[in-house]
Amino acid sequence: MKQLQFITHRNEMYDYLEGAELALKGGCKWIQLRMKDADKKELLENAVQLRKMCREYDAVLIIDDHADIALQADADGVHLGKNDMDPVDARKLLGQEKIIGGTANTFDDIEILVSKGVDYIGLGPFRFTQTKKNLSSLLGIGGYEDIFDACREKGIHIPIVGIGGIEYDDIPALLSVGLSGIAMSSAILNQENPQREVERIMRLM
Ligand code: 3NM
Repeated sequence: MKQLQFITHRNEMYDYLEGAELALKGGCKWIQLRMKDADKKELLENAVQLRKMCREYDAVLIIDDHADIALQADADGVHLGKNDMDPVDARKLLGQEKIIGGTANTFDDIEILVSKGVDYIGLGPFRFTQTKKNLSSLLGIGGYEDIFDACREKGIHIPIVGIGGIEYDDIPALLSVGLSGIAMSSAILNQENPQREVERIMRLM
């Protein structure tokens, strides 16, 4: 089965943890706590609370950007953007048991991240999204196809998850390119019933 990763966000309806709880209730088994505007204290408090919720639902918890918070909250791992801690340093801090993911926008990024020992890669953006500022060039399906061709040519077989503006209807085409999973935020949270949307996506996966 392919994986759905829910990336936390907030809107006028739901706060970060409310959205995460709906995703868990809908059957999502992987939550990334992303709180770009929060300070460390707020992030740690939310991480500790979400840690408990994820354990109840037998789901993985990944902390965006902050390896130190992942360690303090005993999360399952960290997702590192390009301007965050180097994955090699994160591995020293977190050890072999924790999951380390990295953001890639190009094949070159993937090669670098693989050399630095990440466990999985978030590759995007698929299309425009307001959820992330300073987006890189949009990949579209063609971009993913080209990058997967390059990976195969170089014998790179790391799990790669698509991200950025992905909606329900995009999922089959994206998975057929070779992605191990899909990371989604606004297309779930902005639904009238986010839990039901996650259930629908899980059936597709
Ligand atoms: N990273 P949504 S796009 C967190 O391209 C993030 O690296 C991206 O949220 C990248 O599903 C993105 O609402 C936002 O677009 C994902």
